[in-house]
Amino acid sequence: MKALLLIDIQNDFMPGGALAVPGGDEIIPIVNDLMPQFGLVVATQDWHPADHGSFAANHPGREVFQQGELDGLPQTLWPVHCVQNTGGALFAPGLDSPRIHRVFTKGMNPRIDSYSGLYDNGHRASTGMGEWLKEQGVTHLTVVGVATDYCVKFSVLDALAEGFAVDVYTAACRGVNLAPQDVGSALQEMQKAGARLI
Ligand code: VGL
Ligand code: ZN
Repeated sequence: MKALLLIDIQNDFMPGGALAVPGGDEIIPIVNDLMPQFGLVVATQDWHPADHGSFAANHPGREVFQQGELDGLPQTLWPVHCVQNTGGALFAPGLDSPRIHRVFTKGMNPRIDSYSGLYDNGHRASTGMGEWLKEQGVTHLTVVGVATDYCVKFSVLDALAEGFAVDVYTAACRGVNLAPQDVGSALQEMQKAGARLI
């Protein structure tokens, strides 16, 4: 069975949001058109506590977008974003969210970030998504969302490693591009790992 996987289509990643992804809002009509074509639609939601260690604001003297460290792992220090129960963490307006069958939240542990929808960045804990998808009989994922160079990429790599066939629907993905080639490199890396770019 095929499922559509929506990555982090949340207000803080849309233009005007705390961690805006350029053109992030352009994917919404495309995603809305795709959803009815899938028997199962699953979404991730970045869902951080206010004291999350990925926020530069929680590292005194450090600036946003600098490289830092968190619990022994390299960590990009982000603006405060997608704080639990705030407007920035809500699905973007215009997204046909009633069509989402199941949401997996991630990034709740303040000591580790979780770009992937399947595991945290240290592969220490599972979100349960991979197991749940397999229980539903899902073998094939089409992935859309933001950010191509972070949460989309790591979700795709983890899904491939878990044995799912993965298509990345690139017209419905947008990236941060902290460095100019990040999105291109991320797409290449996903393809090399076995994803199909469509
Ligand atoms: C994301 C950075 C921090 C993403 C989430 O959705 O790609 N990026 N948290
Ligand atoms: Zn985050």
